[in-house]
Amino acid sequence: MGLKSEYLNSFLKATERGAIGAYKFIGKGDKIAADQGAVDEMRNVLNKIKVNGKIVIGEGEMDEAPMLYNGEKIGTGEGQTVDIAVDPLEGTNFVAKNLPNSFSVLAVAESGNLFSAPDTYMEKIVVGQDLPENLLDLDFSVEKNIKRLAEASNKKIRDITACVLKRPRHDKIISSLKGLNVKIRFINDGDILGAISVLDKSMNVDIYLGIGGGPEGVLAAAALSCLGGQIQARLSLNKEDEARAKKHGIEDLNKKYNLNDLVKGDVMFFATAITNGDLGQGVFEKDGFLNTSSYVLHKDNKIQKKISSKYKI
Ligand code: VTB
Repeated sequence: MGLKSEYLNSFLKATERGAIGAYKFIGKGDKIAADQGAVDEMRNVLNKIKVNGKIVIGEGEMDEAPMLYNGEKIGTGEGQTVDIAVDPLEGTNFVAKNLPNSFSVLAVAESGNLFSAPDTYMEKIVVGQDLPENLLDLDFSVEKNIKRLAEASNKKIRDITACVLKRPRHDKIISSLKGLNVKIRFINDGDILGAISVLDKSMNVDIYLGIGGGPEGVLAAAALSCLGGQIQARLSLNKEDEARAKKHGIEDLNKKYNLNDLVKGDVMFFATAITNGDLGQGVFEKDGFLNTSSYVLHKDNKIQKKISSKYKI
């Protein structure tokens, strides 16, 4: 049936207000306050939407996150029954330190269609549009994946760009990439943007790989599902995480998830920039208004647009 198109405007307001909630904390060195600012504003909007919503990816489990926790009911209870994944502030460090690429993000799908990833690490490999299905695999070596990608995209290996989160846990991947003479684009945080950078030709990224957040993987998958990219993911768990994953009802802890396991059916994706960055201009104040810039996708209606809004202060 698909998501009602009127939800595009209502949910967009949730990330716009989320971004505004974090805006006042830019450069203040307090990432917890910034996150709370985004959560409060986003939740306020979500609860006014005529929808019967459930948070499936939120700020954490009910006992650790009082607001926008996993399982929390959202909306007025009328309208369509939907699942919602949120990250009111992706890139808390970026906001605290006034660095680029923080944003407020949300995805909506019909009930049961978003994978409720536990709050653990997730291993990911992501590529963009127009490539053969199942081209890459987490069980292939980095060398094999890069060679297959170069061949399928008709590029020389030295012209492939790989985006990687800069972490010691990626040392092995990085030395393989260096050995292949691939171009590396390091990011310090912000695994969602890293993953979706493969979708935008102007960002010149051919592949995103490495271990980031599980919830972030599902949010990135929502955008990939709208624009035709591919992801393969697998939870990366320590002993404590294994219990957490089992509590989430996950039986096969080593399962490799493809795009359709993470996101099914129609989906909407919203991201509103907080600080300036690849998604657009961050929140700024002018003539008594707060201005926002957002990236909006709706799969079934083939909508892909940048939307600017103004809110009277
Ligand atoms: C990951 C990544 C996020 O924080 O969760 C990362 O998915 C934290 O990773 O996008 P570490 O535990 O290695 O620091 C982000 O980069 C930002 O929230």
